[in-house]
Amino acid sequence: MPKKIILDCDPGHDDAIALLLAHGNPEIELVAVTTVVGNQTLDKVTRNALAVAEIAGITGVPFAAGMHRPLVREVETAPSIHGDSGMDGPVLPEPTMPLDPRHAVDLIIDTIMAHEVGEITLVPTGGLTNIAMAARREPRIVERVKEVVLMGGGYSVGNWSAAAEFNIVIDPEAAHIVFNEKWPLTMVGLDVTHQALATPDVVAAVAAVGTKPGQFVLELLEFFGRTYKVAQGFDAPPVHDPCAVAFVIDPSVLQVRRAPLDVELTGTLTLGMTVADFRLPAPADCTTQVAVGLDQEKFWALVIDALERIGNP
Ligand code: PIR
Ligand code: CA
Repeated sequence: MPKKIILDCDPGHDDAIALLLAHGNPEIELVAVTTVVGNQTLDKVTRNALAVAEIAGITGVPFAAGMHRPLVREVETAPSIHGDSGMDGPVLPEPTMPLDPRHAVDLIIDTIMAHEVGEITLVPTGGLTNIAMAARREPRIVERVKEVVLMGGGYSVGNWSAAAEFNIVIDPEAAHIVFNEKWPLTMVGLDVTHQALATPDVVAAVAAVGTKPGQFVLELLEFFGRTYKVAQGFDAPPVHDPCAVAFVIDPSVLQVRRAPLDVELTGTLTLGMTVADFRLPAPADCTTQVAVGLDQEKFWALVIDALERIGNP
């Protein structure tokens, strides 16, 4: 039985690859895709999500647009990494699939409530505004979801400040809500995604796929690699978001540790920092865990396998 997921994303080069991995892997059934302001404005990331659907031939899955700004803070986007469109590099097709008319927060709630308890896994790969809103609007979703597997945060390093990761710091209040709900939550942070590097070998394997979606990913990685080099000094770009999807497909891709997690809301230097409490023993009521290691070979094999399965839709 494939695992049913809702992908809540802000495409975004790596979000696009996460979407392709979820679509192309037979262990996953995409039941909804929702978008949230983050890497770019809501209209841009939503358009990008639909463009990916077009390229990959994703049909019959509702796509809905969500929150256009964080709960408290001003909008902060990442054009230095993702460009003006939010997904610069490849030429994007004009989407033909219509958006679901519902607000993403409603689609998330409707989808979880319409499924059995423990059926739906939430996979957020952007800021947590939609997820926080959904938990507040319909608190019953918290006990209904199987788990939350999110890309965000980091216990050892930041990327948007010395202490904070982008997805958390753009809406720290939303992240605080999501991290403090009593659902099983796995934080897939920079600690592991900075090991998911699109090295020249990886890029060559993507190029060898030889399909339209493969060519699309190749062009994404070319742009992402350039901006990551200029803006953050990386020789190869870290492909964050598919790490969360890969963990849902095969938990052995990540090494995890149970630990209480929280989000800093009052620090002057540490706003949006995710704090993992690694003191032992973890409290009995702790529902959170954090990724501490990545099996890079398994991870990239899953990504390439998904691209090969998508073929030329
Ligand atoms: C990546 C992102 C934002 C900023 C930078 N510098 C790099 C996006 C990615 O889409 C990913 O979800 C997360 N936010 C990594 O911080
Ligand atoms: Ca993202």
